[in-house]
Amino acid sequence: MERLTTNPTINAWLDERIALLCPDNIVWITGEKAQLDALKEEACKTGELIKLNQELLPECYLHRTAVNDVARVEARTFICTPTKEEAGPLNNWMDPTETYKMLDDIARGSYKGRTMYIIPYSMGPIGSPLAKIGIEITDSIYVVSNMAIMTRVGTKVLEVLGDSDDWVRGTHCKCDIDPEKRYICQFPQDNAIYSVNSGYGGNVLLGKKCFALRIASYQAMKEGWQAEHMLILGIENPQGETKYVCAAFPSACGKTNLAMLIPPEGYKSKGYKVFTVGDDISWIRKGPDGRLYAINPENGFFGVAPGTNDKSNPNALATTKRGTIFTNVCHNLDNNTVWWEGLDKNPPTNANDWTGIPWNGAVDTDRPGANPNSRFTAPAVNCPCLSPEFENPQGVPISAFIFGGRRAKLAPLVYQSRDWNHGVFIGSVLSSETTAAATGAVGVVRRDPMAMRPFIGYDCGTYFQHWLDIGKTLDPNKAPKIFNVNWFRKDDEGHFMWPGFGDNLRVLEWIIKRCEGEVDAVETPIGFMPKPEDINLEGLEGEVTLDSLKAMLSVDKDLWKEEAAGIEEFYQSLGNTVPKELHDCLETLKNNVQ
Ligand code: OXD
Ligand code: MN
Repeated sequence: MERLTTNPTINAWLDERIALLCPDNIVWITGEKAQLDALKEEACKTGELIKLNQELLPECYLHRTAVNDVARVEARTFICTPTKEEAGPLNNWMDPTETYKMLDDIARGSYKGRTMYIIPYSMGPIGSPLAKIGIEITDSIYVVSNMAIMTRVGTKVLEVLGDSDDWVRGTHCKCDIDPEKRYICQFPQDNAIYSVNSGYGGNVLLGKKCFALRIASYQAMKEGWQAEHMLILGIENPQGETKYVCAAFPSACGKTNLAMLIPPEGYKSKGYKVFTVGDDISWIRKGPDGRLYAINPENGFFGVAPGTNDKSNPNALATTKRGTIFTNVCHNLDNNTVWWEGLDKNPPTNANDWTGIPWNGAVDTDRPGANPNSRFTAPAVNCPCLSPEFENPQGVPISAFIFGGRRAKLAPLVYQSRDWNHGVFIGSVLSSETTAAATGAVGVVRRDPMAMRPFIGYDCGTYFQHWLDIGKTLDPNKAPKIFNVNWFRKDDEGHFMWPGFGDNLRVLEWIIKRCEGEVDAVETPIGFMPKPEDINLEGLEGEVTLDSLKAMLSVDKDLWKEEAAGIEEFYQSLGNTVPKELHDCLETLKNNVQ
């Protein structure tokens, strides 16, 4: 095999992998467009990809996964640390030595008759001091094509890495897509990921959840930085100053919509602009000026398709019009384009559903055309509101951390923590109703600390401690302020009280003003809250009244008492690594809502 690098650690690892997997061919991904295009052509011949209408959707493709392989599988995701305690009570754990052996037995010989693709990739701008490098081997062109959108791939990455051993080893083998033998395993101590028997994005694009969150969160804990499940958004005011916030929401809670928010008319006309730096993951580190700086380690968006339309998220929709891979959406056979529920009110009548079975949107209304977790993989550069700082290797300075989830009755529209530690407390007890992004029941409330529950690569209480430790290194005047938002509060009739989408900028404006010390707040039992008149409702006449806003900002002590009991139970389930500071915050909450 011709080598693209002389890095001895990479070459030794590849020798071992090749001997185990027995590929017929080996292809290094160089990052050149011609190579990537040729691979996609090849995948079209085998049916792995379907080339879409090149006039309407240039360089776009459709892919269908196996019907039993449509979402991340948390029950089959493992953190393989030397001891179970290191993985903590929220992670599935297996012994590393035994797991390597089991996975090797599953994967052995599985590349026979197939090609091994070697993908060198960078998470973050190549060469950025905040970036990190991985090598993924895979037997899937779909994976290669997606990785080439979601990360920076190719020869340049190897040049930057040189002979360093600081890279993440990723093995992906499709095998037979057997759900009983599906394993997504992380080995934080070894910088290694091993994924078998899946072909679905979140399980096989190893740079994303596996590396940029699970492995990176562990690296970050060891190295004094943070890897978080957070979008990064820039808000430019009419004076031309831009402030950045990072926000964490559990999966499919409107995060991509918030990341690509379009200001309401009144804001636009005044000159407000919103820029997307990232929609899913933030890597955050203290900069030379003592502030926290964040990069988006990804290079594209792996967004949920259903519900994306020219009202909910015109920027996301525009982003998918070129160079995009659609997974498990509906295929409109009349014009060879794609469709999903919530795109428009005109489902195609001559289509294949996401499984490839003929579908007529006019009559087949009892089954969806697109899988609820169908996705687009779209290049960040397509995004009309992409931040000019997207490629900045130093990242952007962060003014606020925002946590949010779906809570119909409990959490107010927005509140601010009293200080850093209280903010960590708020993040640590984040909770939301489950959605279709992960397999399992939909609509159940679950605790999702920092929206990281499926992604913390080590013990949860220790992760909370790391957040507290980061706070200790920061000058309180420079530390991001921490907030909680809830776009999903419902009235007694079950209607959403807040319009959401672009109007969320009204809440972000208050948040920025708080960070800049430009607006007062009222202290409540749960933290600082806006005076209702400080949230700008101009242009929302008829939709939100000052009274309904007051209702959204109310704190029902009885519900919060129940919440405190729920938090206590949750903390107990996490064991004795939950830091005392957080137990103290819980005691304060209990006293305040007595
Ligand atoms: C995702 C998620 O981003 O599930 O796909 O969080
Ligand atoms: Mn996510």
